[in-house]
Amino acid sequence: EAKHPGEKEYLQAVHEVLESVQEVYNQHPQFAKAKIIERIVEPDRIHTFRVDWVDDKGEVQSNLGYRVQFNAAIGPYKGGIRFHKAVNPSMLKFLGFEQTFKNALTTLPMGGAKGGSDFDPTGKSDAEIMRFCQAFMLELWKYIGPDTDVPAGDVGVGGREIGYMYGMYKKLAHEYNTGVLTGKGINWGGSLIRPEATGYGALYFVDHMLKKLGKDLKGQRVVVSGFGNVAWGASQKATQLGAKVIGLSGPDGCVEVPNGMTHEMIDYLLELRASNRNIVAPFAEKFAKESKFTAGKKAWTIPCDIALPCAFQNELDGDDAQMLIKNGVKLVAEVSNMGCTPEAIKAFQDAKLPFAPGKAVNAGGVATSGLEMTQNAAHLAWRAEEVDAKLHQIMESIHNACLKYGQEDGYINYVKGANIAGFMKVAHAMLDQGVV
Ligand code: AKG
Repeated sequence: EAKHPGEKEYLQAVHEVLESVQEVYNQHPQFAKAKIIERIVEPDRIHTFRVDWVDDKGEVQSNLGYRVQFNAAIGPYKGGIRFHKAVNPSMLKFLGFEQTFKNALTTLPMGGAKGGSDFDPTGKSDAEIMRFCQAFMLELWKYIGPDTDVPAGDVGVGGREIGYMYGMYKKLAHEYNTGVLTGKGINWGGSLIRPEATGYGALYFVDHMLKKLGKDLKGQRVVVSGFGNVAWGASQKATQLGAKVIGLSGPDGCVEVPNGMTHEMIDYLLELRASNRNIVAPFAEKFAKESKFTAGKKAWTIPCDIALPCAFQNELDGDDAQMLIKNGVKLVAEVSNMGCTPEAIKAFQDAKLPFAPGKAVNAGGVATSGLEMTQNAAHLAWRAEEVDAKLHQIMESIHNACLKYGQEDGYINYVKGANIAGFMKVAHAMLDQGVV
């Protein structure tokens, strides 16, 4: 902690993993000998750069850009790019650290990385977004490559931004047409199911959690936070599997949909997100008869069976957890990265509620990025059913990995299970490759 003053999110993520792996670490003296802990918690390197661009008024803007290359022990660096005004090294280090273990859980050979900028997309025009993405890539391209580091989208970076960045990369790299980014458009190297994969994978995981309890999704009341790509995919699959999505939220408040979202409503989420206004109130204006907006309230105030944080880190705190428990929640799964604070996780675990962490639940997104890399390398495209079937298998094996390491007297501690499973794979890869 003395080494990283003020890096709150990063220290939070590291603490959680170290607590989970303490026991197995002590059982493997070779880890201590090779100083695995000291090495695994630090990124391999961080690239920092300035991103200068000109806005629609002709004024010069300057942002900071980063690529945190965290760990490449099991494969090329892989992880998203986040554009959000609060982006800083602590946030990207926590995300890169989490990504390292998440990618290990996917069963695919991918190392961990994360990048981004403090650029705020809210209220920006399409032309501004394009100029910023191009300026960002003008620096980033030096550090990435299809077999070294493969970025993708994250908060504030979707298909449009990936397109603008990929276009610029190709110009800079002498039209080198490789899959250097994932989340590409379907007509230019993207994979079917990648847009849906984070949300779909999360629901496949939740389905396995429920099966363990002898239950399924039919009739369950689900609440999501956010209204981006992840909340969209999760809502779609939850509805397909028979659940009702009865609430969602944005920075401005929450929307209740007592009869559950229809497919029309779910698809409207993408339109709302693309408007770049970052508010959810227009949802309730558009679907005035079927929904109700409450300003300033979080989604977690809505009584539900299943709570799915789908927006941002630490978006569900200890008080929110108590409220959910009081209202009878039966299962909580983080679809956002580190969506719950440590106090919230403790409250769920103390109540013996099934709770699963983002690095397991949302790994379907990056796993499908891995499948996009495979298709690009082979110069072919798989059918949607093939990709979906592989996603299914991967989520099942992540669930099995959590079971293997997370059993605690009848309670499945998914946090511990996911952390140990991811850690063991990366730690052994580091041991095998020596001190480099
Ligand atoms: C995440 O899993 O949080 C990502 O950023 C995934 C990005 C990717 O598909 O590489």
